[in-house]
Amino acid sequence: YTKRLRVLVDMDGVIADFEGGFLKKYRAKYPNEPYISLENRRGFWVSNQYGELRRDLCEKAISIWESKNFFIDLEPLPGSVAALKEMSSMENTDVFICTSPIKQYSFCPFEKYAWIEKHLGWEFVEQTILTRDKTLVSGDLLIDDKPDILGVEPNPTWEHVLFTACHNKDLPPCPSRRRLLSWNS
Ligand code: DGP
Repeated sequence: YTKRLRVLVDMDGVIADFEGGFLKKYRAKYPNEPYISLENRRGFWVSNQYGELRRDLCEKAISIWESKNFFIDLEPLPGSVAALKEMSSMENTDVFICTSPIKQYSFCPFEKYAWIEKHLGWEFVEQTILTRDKTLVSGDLLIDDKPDILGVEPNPTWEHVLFTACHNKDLPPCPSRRRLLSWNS
């Protein structure tokens, strides 16, 4: 008996370009408002940084990802589709997509499944876990761009591999935590 490796892969910021898709639609909807370039993004929560820029920009930012077609229109991040297909074809390896939908549920959960079918195929819809608490999901690895993944389980089974994104690229190095720079390097 060979122990299988279970890899959990986050969606937004890891396989789908949430930050790029956000900025493009924000600038199209609010061409006269200030914005934060991807180079200058800091902190996981986009709405926090926009709210610091100017108070009313917080809700303007939120309106972007709460809109119909925001999630389905996201572009895959470079190399992500090939990497997921390759990983799932490896022996003794199970790949799951583990993603937290936003609380405004009108479009996001449906569009996440539709995105996965469109870019990765039906087989991956079967491998999809939507949860607001990733500490409850068991796995060996969780590849995620969010620096702090917390929930009700204090000792998750997975090791968190931090996927590099515009908002976490300048965090001080943490020797105990592994990083994945991109799917291509
Ligand atoms: P995950 O990447 O699976 O941890 O999901 C987090 C989701 O939250 C993802 O769709 C990105 C989104 N998100 C990014 N910034 C904000 C924010 O400021 N507020 C909210 N509500 N969601 C945000």
